[in-house]
Amino acid sequence: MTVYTTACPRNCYSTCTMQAEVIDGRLRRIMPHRGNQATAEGPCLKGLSYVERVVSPDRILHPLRRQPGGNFERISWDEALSLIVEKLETYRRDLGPQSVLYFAGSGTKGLLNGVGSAFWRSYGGYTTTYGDLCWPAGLEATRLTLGANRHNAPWDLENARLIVLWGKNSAETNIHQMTFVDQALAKGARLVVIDPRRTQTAERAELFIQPRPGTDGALALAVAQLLIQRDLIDHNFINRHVRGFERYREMAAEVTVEEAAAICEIPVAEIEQLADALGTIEPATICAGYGMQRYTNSGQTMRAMLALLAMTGNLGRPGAGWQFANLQSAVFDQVQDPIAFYPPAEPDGVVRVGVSTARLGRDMLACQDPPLAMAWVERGNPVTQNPDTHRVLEAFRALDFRVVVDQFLTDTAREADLVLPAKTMFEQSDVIGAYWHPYLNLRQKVLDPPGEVKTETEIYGLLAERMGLQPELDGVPIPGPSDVEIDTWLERRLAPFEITLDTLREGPVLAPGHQEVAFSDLQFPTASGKIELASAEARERWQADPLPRYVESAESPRRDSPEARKYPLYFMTPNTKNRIHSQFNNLSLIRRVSDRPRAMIHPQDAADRGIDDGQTVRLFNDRGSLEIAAQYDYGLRRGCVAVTNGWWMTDGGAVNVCTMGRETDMGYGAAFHDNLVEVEKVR
Ligand SMILES: Nc1nc2c(c(=O)[nH]1)N[C@H]1C(S)=C(S)[C@@H](COP(=O)(O)OP(=O)(O)OC[C@H]3O[C@@H](n4cnc5c(=O)[nH]c(N)nc54)[C@H](O)[C@@H]3O)O[C@H]1N2
Ligand SMILES: Nc1nc2c(c(=O)[nH]1)N[C@H]1C(S)=C(S)[C@@H](COP(=O)(O)OP(=O)(O)OC[C@H]3O[C@@H](n4cnc5c(=O)[nH]c(N)nc54)[C@H](O)[C@@H]3O)O[C@H]1N2
Ligand SMILES: [Mo]
Repeated sequence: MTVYTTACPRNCYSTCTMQAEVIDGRLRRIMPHRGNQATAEGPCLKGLSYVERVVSPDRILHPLRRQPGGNFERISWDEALSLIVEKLETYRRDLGPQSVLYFAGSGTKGLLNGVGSAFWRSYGGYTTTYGDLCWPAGLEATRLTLGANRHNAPWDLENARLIVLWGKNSAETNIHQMTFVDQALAKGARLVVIDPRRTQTAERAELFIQPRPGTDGALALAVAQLLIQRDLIDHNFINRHVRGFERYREMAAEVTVEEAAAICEIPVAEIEQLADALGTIEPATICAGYGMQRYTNSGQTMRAMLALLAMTGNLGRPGAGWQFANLQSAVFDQVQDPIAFYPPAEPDGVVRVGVSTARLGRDMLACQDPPLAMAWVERGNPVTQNPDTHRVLEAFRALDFRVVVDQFLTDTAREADLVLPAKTMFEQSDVIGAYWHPYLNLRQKVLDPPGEVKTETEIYGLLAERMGLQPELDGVPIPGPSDVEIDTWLERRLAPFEITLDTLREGPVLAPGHQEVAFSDLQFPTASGKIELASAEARERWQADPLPRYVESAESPRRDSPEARKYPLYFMTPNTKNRIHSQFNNLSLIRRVSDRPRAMIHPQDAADRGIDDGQTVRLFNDRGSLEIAAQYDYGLRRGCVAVTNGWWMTDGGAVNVCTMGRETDMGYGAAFHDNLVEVEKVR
């Protein structure tokens, strides 16, 4: 029996450090690792389910090729690689290398993910996505305001006297944060939750506000106005550290508190209570989730929310601050700047063509110079996770050749001509950062890949060899597949930080230079060196108002839009406890607690449509429809219907059939939640 330190590389706040017990070459147990102060209590059910996941009978263990009838048949690696090489050489010769789309999702974190783009660069160019499905509107809003995305250590939340969980459902999506919320509450802190859904997180709140979706910007401006009127602001802090306050103050007064309450469809008293709390209790921390960050007005919304902390002096000290993304452990990445990810050209002159990940299907179909012939997908499930599924399917089906690298036969893999088996986190070592806690972790190799599974590093190495390419990452050749070569490569990446693999084998290491209390020096790396409530850069980069003025989101029922005339319900597609997006739900352990998709609906909205609890309904708009069981939810705001995202099409719950591929106002994010539907009972 051997116990190894490892860490969960899923796209999740917690990035738990854990221990993996291996007996006779099999993973037997996942256990907590106390060395990570943020996740010491141990992993969630998903983490425990790795024991099943690595040996799941559904895992793909060898290359599969689609046959003319649609079934997949096992082929050898030699056949698979020959086929890919033949296709790649043909497309490059006949159409140019940009006729190949390289699509990489967020299925797993690691430095070795960079091997993919290294290969495609060496191929001579490629088409790829820019933007991100997840968080860029908030990242950019934070960068414009504070200059950088970092926040206090997770455990510092214990020092907060006021915690606002705003559009964040920590009890499901960041369960370890609830430990620190609990500790703060035990010491007398107050908790506010702002969410149109009464979530598990909301159950803990003393003040719970349910605004109309997409209107948090108006709420924040109204709170600002009250703080100013009642003189509950920190003049000293503003004078020293804030730029643009006067203009912000005038702008916030353009809409009265009563008007804002009408926009948000909440009582004025709730806005007053929030303002009172923020103005009189300190230190205060706002934990901003991703909920209100997926609308067409989200960058401005996040800027308006952040201003509340700037005005009350709640930055740069213990128990205070803006917890959105803590990129202090992202020490290997380039600048955290969305423009840097916009891909038209690389420094070495290799031409990349960019398609917006928010508009994936539409942009793929629009590619003309050259048209796309092939797609390579790894670590992603764009058919279920990118907006506008039907358009994504149309774009994939219009291609000549599709390769998907995955562990399971997902909806996207089912569309492929060739499916290549992917490793799991236990089958190749890699170093990972996090976006909530400040640790670097080693995700250790503890098992040999089963069947004929090869890591992406090896697959790209073999292709490069056959094609005579020399992919380079960071100016050195990509590593070979052996454990020694991988370790040597990782050691090289770690060397500048004076961290060794041996240290990481023991446990996580705090990122070099990390600040336990972010901005404690009150140095804000913006253009002015101050917190910017008015931002010239917002206009230059995003053609946005320099001030975060409130505008209705694109599909708001209050706009005179075609959607609003036909469809009355906001379609909410939040994350859920026992999946990470489209992962985990194929495991029997998870199925036991999460058996089938459901559309949560307020009983009154259901009654208006003659829908009984549990009845099958059709949820639809012009883009698509789902047949799904309705479930009464007394805690949901009226006028909303909610289905968690990540169900597969084969489960009948792929929510993105109804969403629209639209970008957020800044950062090239996806405005998934800006989205109206109707629900009717199925006779
Ligand atoms: N268990 C689990 N954990 C996860 C993930 C997962 O899939 N499962 N995914 C990880 C990833 S990649 C992400 S991005 C994060 C996301 O983490 P969260 O931000 O916590 O999760 P979301 O479900 O995206 O959104 C949070 C809440 O925002 C609410 N919301 C929607 N629209 C609005 C609005 O207009 N205003 C307000 N105030 N609230 C609104 C939703 O009802 C939802 O409850 O979680 C990470 N952690
Ligand atoms: N409607 C709606 N849609 C959403 C959201 C929403 O709130 N609403 N949330 C969005 C957000 S925040 C995110 S982050 C995205 C996430 O969407 P995606 O980035 O697509 O992520 P996942 O569904 O977690 O995983 C994708 C695939 O990666 C595979 N995978 C895991 N590890 C590896 C590996 O090592 N190698 C390879 N080759 N494959 C691997 C998994 O098996 C899985 O099939 O979804 C977005 N989609
Ligand atoms: Mo995400």
